[in-house]
Amino acid sequence: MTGLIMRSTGSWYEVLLDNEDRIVSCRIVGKLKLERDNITNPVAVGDKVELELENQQQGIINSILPRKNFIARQSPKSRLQIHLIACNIDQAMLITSMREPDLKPGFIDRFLLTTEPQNIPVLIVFNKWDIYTDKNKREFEEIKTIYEQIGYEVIAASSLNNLGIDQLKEKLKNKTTLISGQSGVGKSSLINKLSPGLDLKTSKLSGYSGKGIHTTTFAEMFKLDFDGFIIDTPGIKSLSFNNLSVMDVAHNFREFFEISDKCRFGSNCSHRNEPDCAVKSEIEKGTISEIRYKNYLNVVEEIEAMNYWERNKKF
Ligand SMILES: Nc1nc2c(ncn2[C@@H]2O[C@H](COP(=O)(O)OP(=O)(O)O)[C@@H](O)[C@H]2O)c(=O)[nH]1
Ligand SMILES: [Mg+2]
Ligand SMILES: [Zn+2]
Repeated sequence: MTGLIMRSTGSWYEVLLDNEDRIVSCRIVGKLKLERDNITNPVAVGDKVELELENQQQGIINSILPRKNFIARQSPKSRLQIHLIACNIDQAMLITSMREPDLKPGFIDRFLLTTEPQNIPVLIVFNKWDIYTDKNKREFEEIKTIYEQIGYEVIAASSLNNLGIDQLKEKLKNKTTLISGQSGVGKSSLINKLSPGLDLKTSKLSGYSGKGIHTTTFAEMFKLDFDGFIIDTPGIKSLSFNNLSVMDVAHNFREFFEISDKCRFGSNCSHRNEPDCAVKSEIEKGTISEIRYKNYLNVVEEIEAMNYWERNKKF
């Protein structure tokens, strides 16, 4: 018998049985737990599994079926391990806002580093349009231009006054979509507007700090009111990349990678101090975004500092 992991609470997993519209609670067999030691969780939301029922409500997961893709993050507990957020997704929807909370510089590009290695399409949504100033709206237009030029879709939305909702529904139809973003940007509110039957918990903004209180604490998959699934995830505080090398980063800034065959050092170019770098000359011409490049350098420097620290810690 097979099923789909919808959520996990500690060592129990809720599994939606294939061909049956019901959920059972399952545990995993011990041997599954240890297979890859750099991953903190053996089974993630979105995994398709084989299981055996013990009774009408409970079962045992025997194996995980091959994954189409996965989204992972650096484990909050150990810098050397990664944590699986979700598997087998068709697309990701990154929800952001220009305000409340402010858009963190570099945040979008860091998020794209979690999807790009797996070629997962990303839709970038700017929620809370109803509270944007004229300046916010101009900044939005600039961002939209940058990301649409490199093939990401950017949509303005407001869960408060229904802007963009029909358009987003179309995008989610018949797909499994990972929903991600900082805390308080309105992920749960937007999902509720798209699929009112779900009635997810939302949070009030706390005090004057503009910070949302956590309501979603682990990734959870839901069936939408129409055909399709979404995975609601906890708000992201920050994204680090102990699992990537400098060249991994270079190869996953898609517009850099696309022209790297024109760099003198080709796909070995880190687009920094190398001579005849095509990326740097496109930045001078204005065809590659300077903002993306700055964010790129930032991540690369962070990874190098982390590696330096790891090396020197041993002595
Ligand atoms: N002004 C405005 N506030 C919104 C909008 N969407 C959500 N909010 C508010 O933002 C806060 C956080 O929403 P929530 O859905 O819990 O965010 P999440 O942490 O991303 O899931 C709540 O107070 C919502 O009422 C919107 O489109 N406009
Ligand atoms: Mg939420
Ligand atoms: Zn280069």
